[in-house]
Amino acid sequence: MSDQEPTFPPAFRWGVATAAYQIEGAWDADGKGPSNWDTRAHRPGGLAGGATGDVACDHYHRLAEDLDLLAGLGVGSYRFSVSWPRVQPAGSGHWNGRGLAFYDRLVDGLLARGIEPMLTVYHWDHPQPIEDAGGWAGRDTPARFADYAEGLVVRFGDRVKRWITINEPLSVMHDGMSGLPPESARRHGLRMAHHLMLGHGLAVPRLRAHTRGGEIGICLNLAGFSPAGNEPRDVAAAARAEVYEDRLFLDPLLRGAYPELDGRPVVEAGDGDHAVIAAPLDFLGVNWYAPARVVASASGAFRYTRVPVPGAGTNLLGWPVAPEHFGALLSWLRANYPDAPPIQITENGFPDADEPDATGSVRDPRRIEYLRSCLRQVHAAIEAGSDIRGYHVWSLLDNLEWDHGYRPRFGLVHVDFATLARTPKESYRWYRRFLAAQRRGGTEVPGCSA
Ligand code: IFM
Repeated sequence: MSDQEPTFPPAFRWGVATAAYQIEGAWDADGKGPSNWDTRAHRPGGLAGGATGDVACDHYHRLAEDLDLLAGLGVGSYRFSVSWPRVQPAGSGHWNGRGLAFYDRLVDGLLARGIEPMLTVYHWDHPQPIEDAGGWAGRDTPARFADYAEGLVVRFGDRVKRWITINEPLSVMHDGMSGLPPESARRHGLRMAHHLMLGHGLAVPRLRAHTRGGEIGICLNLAGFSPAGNEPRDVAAAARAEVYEDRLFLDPLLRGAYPELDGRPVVEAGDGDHAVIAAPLDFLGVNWYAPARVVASASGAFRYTRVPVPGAGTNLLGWPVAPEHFGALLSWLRANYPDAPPIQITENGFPDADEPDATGSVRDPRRIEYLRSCLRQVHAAIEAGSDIRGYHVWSLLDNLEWDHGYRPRFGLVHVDFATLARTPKESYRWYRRFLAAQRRGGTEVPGCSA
């Protein structure tokens, strides 16, 4: 392994990312209403290990400490999300001033430290009344979402210049499909996908109207699919997987139509929907963790199954550790979407079971090695012609990994969930030195020891 780190363009933005439900806690404080995830976590057998987001990292009450961790890291950008039920508990109408005031403190605290806020309007937690009306399968949700986005931009648009409408519509759609038989999974999942796209498209002009010089984008979790071999059925399965995952949102956003299979678009859109969805974007957010290799299968909504990637180990969540495939995904994007807006890498990270050693240090060399390898791929893609303008590590803090609970730790900062004490990991010190080197023009030798 070379210790020489690549030098990125001087204007490249470096950051870290989080999401409200995963870190904030304070689930019913100061007028916040319940969310779909509160309900899900509170029901018997909800999240792994009985986890809830009731306290999480208690970021809501420890904002100053977390802002100082960001400043100490030396990032120029912080991607966070707003909890919709905290600011608009019923999902329409009344705005909760105390909830909005929290995000004022967050945004002002970032700006005071010279860190640019990047605001995600929706990272999966919506008010329970929205869920009761069908969630993203509900017909009114896109319009409710666009109203909510406008409320945020009216409040924060004077200070927040970078806006992300929706994080990972694919994850939202899969979540809605889980446990359903294939036929109904296809029907419900694809309806949710379309409503997510409509919500996004309706929100874009509303955001634009209130941010002068603002940048508006969306985050997609992309994998990069390949067949396990040359068998025609597996090759066809990989093409199907690409359509139902990577292209399902890229195509309507960037090509103005849903992808087709067997001569038919995979989603039936109403008159005028495509024009709404394809509203011009200023950036495309890409979240990348692992590639996908698939075989044909009789089960599953879309008749393919993921199989191991040869030569790659797996991480705590069972995902292939294959950072070299990141470059393949970026070059696929370059080749297939030449008119795409500039890319921001909005998430990239590594789950592990990090714990402090006897001296209290948290050593996470595998995370450092993974991030370094991914960054080399991003750099090579830029050299090859990709227009990539920023990179955000997922995540600042260990946090609630949704259905998986608190066991998978993604943070650069360890959180002791009993005491809520924060301990910067070795990866935090590595990233800080990496960023300092980038500011000096790159030629530092950060290595793995802090
Ligand atoms: O924790 C999630 C995040 O909320 C969305 N992107 C993937 C991350 C890791 O699974």
